[in-house]
Amino acid sequence: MLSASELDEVVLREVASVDAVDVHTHLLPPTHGQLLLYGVDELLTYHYLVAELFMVLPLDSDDDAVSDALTPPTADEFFAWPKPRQAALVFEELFVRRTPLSEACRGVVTTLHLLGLGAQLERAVARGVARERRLDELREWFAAVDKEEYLELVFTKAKLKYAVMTNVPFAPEEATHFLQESPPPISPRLKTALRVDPLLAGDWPAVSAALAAASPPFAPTLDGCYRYVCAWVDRIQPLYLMASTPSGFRYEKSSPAAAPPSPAAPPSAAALLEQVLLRVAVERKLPLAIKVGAVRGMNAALRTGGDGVEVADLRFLRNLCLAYPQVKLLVTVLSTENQHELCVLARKFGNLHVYGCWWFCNNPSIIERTTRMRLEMLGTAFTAQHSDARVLDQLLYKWRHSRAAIGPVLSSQYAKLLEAGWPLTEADIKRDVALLFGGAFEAFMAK
Ligand code: RAT
Ligand code: ZN
Repeated sequence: MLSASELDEVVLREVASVDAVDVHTHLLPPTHGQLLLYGVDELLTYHYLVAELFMVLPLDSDDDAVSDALTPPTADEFFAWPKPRQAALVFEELFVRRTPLSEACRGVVTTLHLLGLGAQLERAVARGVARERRLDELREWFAAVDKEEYLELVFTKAKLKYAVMTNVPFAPEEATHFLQESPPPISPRLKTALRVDPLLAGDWPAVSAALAAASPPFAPTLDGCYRYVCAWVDRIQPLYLMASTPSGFRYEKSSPAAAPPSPAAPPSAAALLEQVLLRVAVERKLPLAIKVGAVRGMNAALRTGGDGVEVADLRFLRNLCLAYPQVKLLVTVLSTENQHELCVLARKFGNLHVYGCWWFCNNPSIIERTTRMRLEMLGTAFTAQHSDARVLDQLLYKWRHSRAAIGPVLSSQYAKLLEAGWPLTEADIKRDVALLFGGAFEAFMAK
């Protein structure tokens, strides 16, 4: 049995060392060539940082704040630059001219230090180094790594068992890697997930374009779309289907008495959801991972960095859980305002599993308060975090920072339990931490 004085040490140690499952990332395997992102230029041009760059760039070149060498690019100009030039500007503005205090900036610092590149980083910010040369030493280090070995190194250092990818059939540059006659085997560190946002958004133009572009093409009908998704399920054997909801998303089960649409009309959003996405989920016994609350293209010029957040109406989750009790839903929400209601929903429906602190919620202060609430409301029946890493090296900081935020919250919850008179053991803590960092996800998936 543990004493109050031993508690902190045991909990923090377990949280820091448990081998976690990363249930959602945007990483791709080394066999996808350039699509596996890593290195200092990718770290610095992460869309979280691009958004921060455009917050501080002068609005136009007449602005007094413009540094001598700098005519601020428009977003379009910036994205047309080669990555190293983009990265150099981000570094200059956010790390040299300002203190890198934000979570995304601090993440770059943590990552480079965990890779043993602290001295190179210090030299990069030193006075007197030309802007274009600052990142050279760091770039050289990354240029020398072997991708497969580096993937292994990062997963080992981040203490991850495996990470789930986001595999988008609608993105030709990604799809082509799976469409080869005999695609190379994927590292066991990465698991597939089929990302199908246009189906949840009812985006028939995007869906029908993909059906037409397939070789051989699929019929531009609901049935053709169903076959297309099934073909992708067969091809990549995903762990789950995933989609983010469009802004203002609603769902109510269609009434069977509703008049059938005219055959000439494009399929409705409800038909795509029910007759394709949910049908595949039911027939193939595939969980559906839903991400709620993003507002795509709030400032479209910033591309992914221009996506925003809204407080979502979560009634659709209740409707889905009731209408499809056999479909397992993995759900995360982007707005802090939705976190409490999501916990309540998870308590009501055994087919809903809450995971992670996503994107604008992936900040220590929000992780702390969200995790505290989830522990109080859900015990260990949720997945505390996922990384959403787009750049391999980000696994290092995202998991380090998340573990640091979650450990003390968990420890304080245990302290209250001890005080209430429960005889806690080290084995209990090990078991609980394993659940919060992937075990509860695997148990839910196996239900
Ligand atoms: O967090 C992010 O990187 C976002 O841009 C989104 O990709 C989000 O994670 C998503 O999967 O939609
Ligand atoms: Zn994501």
